[in-house]
Amino acid sequence: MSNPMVITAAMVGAETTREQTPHLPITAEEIAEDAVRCREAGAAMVHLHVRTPDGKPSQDAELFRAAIRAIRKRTDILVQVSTGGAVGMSVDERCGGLTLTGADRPDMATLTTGTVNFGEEVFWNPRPLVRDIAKRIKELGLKPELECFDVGMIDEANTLAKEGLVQQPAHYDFVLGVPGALAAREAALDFMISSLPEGSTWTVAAVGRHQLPFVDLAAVKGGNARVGLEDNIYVSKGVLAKGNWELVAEAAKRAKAKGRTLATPEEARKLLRLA
Ligand code: KMH
Ligand code: ZN
Repeated sequence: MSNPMVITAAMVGAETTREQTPHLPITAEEIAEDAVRCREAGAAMVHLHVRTPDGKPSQDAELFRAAIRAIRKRTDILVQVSTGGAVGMSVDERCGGLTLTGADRPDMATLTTGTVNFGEEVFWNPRPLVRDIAKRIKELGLKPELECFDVGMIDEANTLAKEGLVQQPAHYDFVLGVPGALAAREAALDFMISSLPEGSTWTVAAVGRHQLPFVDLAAVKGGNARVGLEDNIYVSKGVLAKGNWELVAEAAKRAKAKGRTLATPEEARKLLRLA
């Protein structure tokens, strides 16, 4: 049976700066332009954070609205909003993208199911906060992408399902290689895949130099891949990607070389069981 790969472009993030790469999109128009090129290169979805005009991380609803409108004016790529934001944000701040309804409603939203060290900082997700965000995602009629930075987060997602806050089969994103958290190792990926409930789907987002090699692993193991400037700014050693689209193009090339086709946004919607 054919199993097209869903490529997600994590385009902006909260940590990457213009000092690190001049190719980071910041304004709605820059994000939309890169999103169009990501779609052409083979991505079916964008994972979206937004920034203030001076480049600071934000989860402001109006900035999300502007970016989503600019993207949808030009492409059919699916939009997954971040509810992680940047470390230190309040829950209401993090959930700015979940206040958008009607034509501006996102297609999906992330949900991290546990606390994790995040470089020198802590990405704080205590259980009541996770449940608060899960409820907001559910109330908006969206499916979460369950961001798992460690294996215990899969178990917590199962608990959320038992509590009726997450519908199974669910979609998971294994974020590997964040300093202080689970490293990007094939054995770790295999264990995470083997820990999933029957019928689940998964994406792997490996950080830094691991990003593109993990696209190969995702391709052969039947999963999906996330690439983009949020997690990695280089297309090869020491060479900056000229935009998210260049990382998507490289991921698409690798997926095809392993015999995978690429999901269109419409196919991704079905594969990930989105409303
Ligand atoms: N920026 C990280 C602290 C998400 O988007 O849901 C959290 C993050 C996860 O990026
Ligand atoms: Zn993110």
